[in-house]
Amino acid sequence: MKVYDATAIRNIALVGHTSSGKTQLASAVLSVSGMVNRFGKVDEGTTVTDYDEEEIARKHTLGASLAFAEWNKQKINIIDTPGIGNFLSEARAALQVVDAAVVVVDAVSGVMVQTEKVWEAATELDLPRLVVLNRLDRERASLERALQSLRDACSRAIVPIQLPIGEERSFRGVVDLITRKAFVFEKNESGKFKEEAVPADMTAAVDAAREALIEMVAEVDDKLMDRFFEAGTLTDDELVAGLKSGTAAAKLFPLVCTAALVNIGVPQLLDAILSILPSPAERLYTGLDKNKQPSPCPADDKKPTQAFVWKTIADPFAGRITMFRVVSGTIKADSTLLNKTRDTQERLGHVVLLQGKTQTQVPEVKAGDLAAVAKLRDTLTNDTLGDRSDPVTFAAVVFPEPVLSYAIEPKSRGDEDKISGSMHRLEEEDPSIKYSRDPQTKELLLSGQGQLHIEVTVAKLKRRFGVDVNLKPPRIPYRETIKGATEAHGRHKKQTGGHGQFGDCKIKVEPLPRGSDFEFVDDIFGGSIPRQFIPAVEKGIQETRMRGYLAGYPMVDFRVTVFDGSYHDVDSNELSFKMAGRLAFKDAMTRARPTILEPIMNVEVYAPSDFAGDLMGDLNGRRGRIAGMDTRGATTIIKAQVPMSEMLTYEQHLTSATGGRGSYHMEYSHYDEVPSHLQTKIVAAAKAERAGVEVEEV
Ligand SMILES: Nc1nc2c(ncn2[C@@H]2O[C@H](COP(=O)(O)OP(=O)(O)O)[C@@H](O)[C@H]2O)c(=O)[nH]1
Ligand SMILES: [Mg+2]
Repeated sequence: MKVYDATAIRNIALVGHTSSGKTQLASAVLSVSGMVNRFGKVDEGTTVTDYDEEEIARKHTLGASLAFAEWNKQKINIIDTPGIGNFLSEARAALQVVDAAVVVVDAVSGVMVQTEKVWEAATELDLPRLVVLNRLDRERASLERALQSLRDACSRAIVPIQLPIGEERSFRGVVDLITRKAFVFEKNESGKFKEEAVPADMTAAVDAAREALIEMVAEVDDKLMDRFFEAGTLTDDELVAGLKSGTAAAKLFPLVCTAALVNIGVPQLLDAILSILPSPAERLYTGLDKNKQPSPCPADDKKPTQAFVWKTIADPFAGRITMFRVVSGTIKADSTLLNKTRDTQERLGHVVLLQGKTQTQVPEVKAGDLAAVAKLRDTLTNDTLGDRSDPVTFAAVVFPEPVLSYAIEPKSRGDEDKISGSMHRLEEEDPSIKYSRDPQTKELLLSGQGQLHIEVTVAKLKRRFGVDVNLKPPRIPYRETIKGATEAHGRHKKQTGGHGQFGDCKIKVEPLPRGSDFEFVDDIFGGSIPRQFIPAVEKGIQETRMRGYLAGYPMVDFRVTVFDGSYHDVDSNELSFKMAGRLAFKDAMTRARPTILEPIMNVEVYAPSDFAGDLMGDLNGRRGRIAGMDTRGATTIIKAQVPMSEMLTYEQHLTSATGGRGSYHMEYSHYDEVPSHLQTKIVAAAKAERAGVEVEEV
């Protein structure tokens, strides 16, 4: 296997809404470039990048995966990513290690929820972008409509560099606006094409689109603008150079046309990737210096080695597979590297390139390339591997906090121990899940980004680790708080032979703004409670508040001030003051007007406009507050805030209400008080659940 220099590499991530054809496009790329013999299909479960059994079964990408194509003696590394909201952190991680995003958009539906999300993520990283308008062979596909939605939602600077030849089922090729060449494809999915004259009925459209392209390129470069005004146009060389620099600066976003399933337009896409998108040698990767300030890291293979781990795969047989970008230097097989994040040495075995799940050994990988190693001991996602001589590290991929928890229980009793080991491995692979034990009910909890995310995790647990679990209904992470301020008193006194126990404290409780969690203030003057016992008072209160008052949910957003108390020279000890703290706290709750809080989600729904009325009515019925509405072409976007507990069944509802044409995105917004009639239900449910579960008393 060849080793590539940074100048001969392009790193791209295929990102976009689910079902825009990213995986099919990756498959077409690998077929056209001769990397595979057979043109794999998503619908047949034969693509390189959707190799996981779960992905094949669901026909959806669930994790980022890596492949590469050689084209014109250059290596194009491709990360295929999921476009489903629950799994979007995989796309975010991928964007962090590539030099450009290839944003794939369905020519029928145009921009969708996740198109905007990945666009925003790319903007945050200042990434160059190429837009691929795919599925142009489908009924109702339209460059014009899709482009309009892209310009409205993403950027005015998205500009076609090709026009499609033929529409819908007769889409058969593209006209390159720079060279004015027409490429017409065979109808057999071979990806073979002939160069032809631009169809006579397209010349006017081609001229106009080319003019628009030239103007757009001139607009983002002052020098070219001057040239444009002097000469009235740009030369082909100026146009290409301007397109390249404008794209690199993320001021301009070229758009190309494809139909991945029937293999049209893919060679031209690869040409565009090579001629327009920057190589790692041209785009400075950014690290963090020892003060965590941005520090540029040129892709120089002679410099000390630095690599960033962006993904880990938990393979029960091969062990951990660690995927990284070599930012500088060279990583050699069978060498030793420092894990700078954990300060441990790692011995590397084989270094491999990945073609989906297929590994190819290489003697070394150089700066700018993406590769993997197996069986590292301590290294996890977000770690920096490299040389101590340079203190650089890399910004961590930020994984979202879980928004939803399910209780799980093993189907067979003996599996209890196995669950925790396996879940640990899965957490390493997917930091957006969390495995824990409910302190109140002792149940095992699996938390993630949504129902699908949890289901997929449970499926992985079964398939990879042979652990079968039942999923219980999701649990809403309610919280409790207080609405009133009050003072309270707690006195713990016991006199049973020998040593007695004595603790006594007075506290004040008062509400704090949402999101402030808990504060404890020591306001004891004059030693009414000896210094050494104050932490015990706090501990008693802390433990009690975590157990909740109304329904067993942690209490937040309030302050407790201990301001007075008394003690006994002989009988006072820590335990007594802890008990006093608990008693005072419980006393306070009887007057502090405790209440229950629920998580509220920001929800964005996309659907064809005909459904807007019904969908808004439904959201109202879910106690939602509509925050705004937007139309983009034939699509309506509804923004609303809805309690999480009302959204648990939303996925199914939206699919059936819109015949699968709607989609939505939701993320945590804030906590708000639960209406009182619903509080009664929550309290009753908590009681029922806890009946029979022993509550541990100190
Ligand atoms: N007609 C048509 N279907 C396509 C095209 N590209 C992908 N598809 C189909 O669209 C569906 C989703 O494709 P997939 O690659 O899994 O989308 P992804 O979620 O973006 O990875 C699959 O059924 C594909 O066969 C295309 O260019 N034309
Ligand atoms: Mg996919």
